[in-house]
Amino acid sequence: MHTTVGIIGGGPSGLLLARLLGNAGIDSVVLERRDRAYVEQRQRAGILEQATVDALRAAGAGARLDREGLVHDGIELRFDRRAHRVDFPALTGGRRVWVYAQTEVVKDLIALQLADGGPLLFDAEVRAIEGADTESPVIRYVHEGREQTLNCDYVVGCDGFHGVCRSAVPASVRRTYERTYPYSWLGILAEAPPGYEELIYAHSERGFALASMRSPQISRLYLQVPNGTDPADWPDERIWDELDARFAIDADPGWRLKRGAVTAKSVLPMRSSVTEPMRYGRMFLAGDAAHIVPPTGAKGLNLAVADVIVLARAFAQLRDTGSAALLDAYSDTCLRRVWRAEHFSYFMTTTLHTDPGQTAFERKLQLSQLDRIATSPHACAELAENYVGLPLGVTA
Ligand code: RFL
Ligand code: PHB
Repeated sequence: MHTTVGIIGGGPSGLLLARLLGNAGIDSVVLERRDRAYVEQRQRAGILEQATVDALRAAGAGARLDREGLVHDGIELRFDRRAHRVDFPALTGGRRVWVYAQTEVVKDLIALQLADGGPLLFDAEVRAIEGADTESPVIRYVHEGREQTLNCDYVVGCDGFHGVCRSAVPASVRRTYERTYPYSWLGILAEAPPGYEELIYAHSERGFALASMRSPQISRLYLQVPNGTDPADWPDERIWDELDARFAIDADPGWRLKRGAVTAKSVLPMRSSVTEPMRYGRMFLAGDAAHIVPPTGAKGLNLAVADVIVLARAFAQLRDTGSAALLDAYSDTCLRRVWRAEHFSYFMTTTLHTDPGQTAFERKLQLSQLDRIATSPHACAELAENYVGLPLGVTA
């Protein structure tokens, strides 16, 4: 089999890239290691930036998002037992975010691709990429128990943080910058209508908590927990009690979350990581394959989408004009935006979580920073601009 662009990974970045290329008349093949049901049910991101929504619409994947997505005009910060609302449109010239789960984005993109797109193979595990630095790279994969090869003009590694593409870049060429955090998130999905209209990010002495949602009926909630926490140590009642304690504010002492059946519970480690450059010869890295962020800034999925928008434009330029200028600029273009999101995610994480080794001095600095955000429109606008996402044109 031969294709112009061999895409490894059928997560949001691989699926959207295939759509964008297909719409530009460029053929591709997507190879996904897992089965369709697994990919469609993997619980992950919930927040889409304006530019992400625009890209999904342009790719033809906006219909259900426009019907079912929830538009959010702000978030609430809680700290020091008080609440401060961050008003996105007022602070960012009208920008906002959407609550629409990654599971739904992936379902929409898969349905489109299977209906009228190029090949999308599930249960197709890539084992090796050969000749990435030659004119004709080859992808070796196993599909339905048989070893296969896919000959490509280009390869794009959209295979996430645990994929094979990043390590196919020779160690002498690649540099990884990393940070781990001394805490994790315990996340639950609950059949409980969120009693709050906007996401709540809470700094508390007991640790960070986040109240998000998946729909008007389903809440998505997170608690900071120590690394290595076993979810079995957190029976449902303990989770609800702890969430209520961390969200408590003096102005509304009776405030409580609405409780409901907990349908999923898992512990997620937190890490920041960037691998440079995002290209080796004819192989490009996109999304989590190249960089990950802790989820506190809601940036991971949006960064993955920004990468593939830049890459699809570059392939279209090459095909239309023969110029590889955008393709050659791909890594630098993306990394500028990536580092901004890395900084924002690190800032949100370290400002809102309680480090187990934290001194009283550091805690006072966190509270001072949060107070600054609550009292200065400039400080608050800096948070809002980064949260809703910088316009693609500015850094990509
Ligand atoms: P993915 O989604 O990991 O997809 C990679 C795909 O590649 C496949 N694969 C292979 N296929 C073939 N051969 C191989 N050898 C392969 N190895 C791997 C995998 O099976 C998989 O299907 O990467 P992609 O497409 O780059 O997308 C990135 C996003 O998934 C990720 O950044 C976000 O989920 C991060 N994230 C959030 N991002 C946001 O923008 N907003 C949020 O609110 C947000 N919340 C979150 C998050 C991530 C979380 N977790 C679990 C890490 C909340 C959580 C809890
Ligand atoms: C989510 O809804 O899963 C979510 C929302 C905001 C974040 C992280 C996760 O910062």
